[in-house]
Amino acid sequence: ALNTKMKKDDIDYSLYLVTDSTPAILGNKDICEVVEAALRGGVTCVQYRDKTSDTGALVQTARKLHAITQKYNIPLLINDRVDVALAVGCEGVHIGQDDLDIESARKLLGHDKIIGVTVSNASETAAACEDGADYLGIGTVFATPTKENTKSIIGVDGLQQILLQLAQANSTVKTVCIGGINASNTSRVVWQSRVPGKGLDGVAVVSAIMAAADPEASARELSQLFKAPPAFA
Ligand code: TZP
Ligand code: MG
Repeated sequence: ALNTKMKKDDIDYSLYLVTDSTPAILGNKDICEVVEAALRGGVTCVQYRDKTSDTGALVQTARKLHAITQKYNIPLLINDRVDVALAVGCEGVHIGQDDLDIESARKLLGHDKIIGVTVSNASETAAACEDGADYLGIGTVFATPTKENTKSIIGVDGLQQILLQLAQANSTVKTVCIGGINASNTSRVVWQSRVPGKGLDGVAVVSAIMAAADPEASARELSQLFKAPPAFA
């Protein structure tokens, strides 16, 4: 069940970790150990994304991750799978344009759970807001080996256009950007995407933390960069 201390509106999206279990990114490390290190370093939200495990393994790993995220009072979201989120009793889901539609997910999960949606253009953004998404994962900002078949690389300009659209609509939806974000480009992304009236709530990363030699240090660095991005000329 939703941790009563974890109210949906208070969730901090500033450093959003998306997991990856493939050897190319995780290597032979333990996913739970990497996630816990990342939480120590300041990750504020975790999405369990696993495109290869079967349902039984997904539920088992999600339960382990939830036990960890609960210690830190941080939400755990499940990529694609509303059924897994319900089985585990974690805080919500992240769904893409090809997954279960938002309205059906909302019926299954109820209003206390978090539903995040991937958007890459104006029409997807308008639809996700209309359908009641809690936050948007805006991307793909930069091409990334982590997700190779992305239809749309939108760049910082595309990210800024979506933030502008949300500002003009006076939207209160939360926003994170995703795709190729790392310690070298976070401050540029934050500064160059800036629009009056709609701030980016966070950055979402996979490899910058999951593939890092020291995930805790990487999380700490990214967290600081997002919260106080050095001026970018
Ligand atoms: N959605 C859009 S890009 C992406 C996802 C899940 C992968 C981002 O991975 P990385 O390693 O942070 O570039
Ligand atoms: Mg999906």
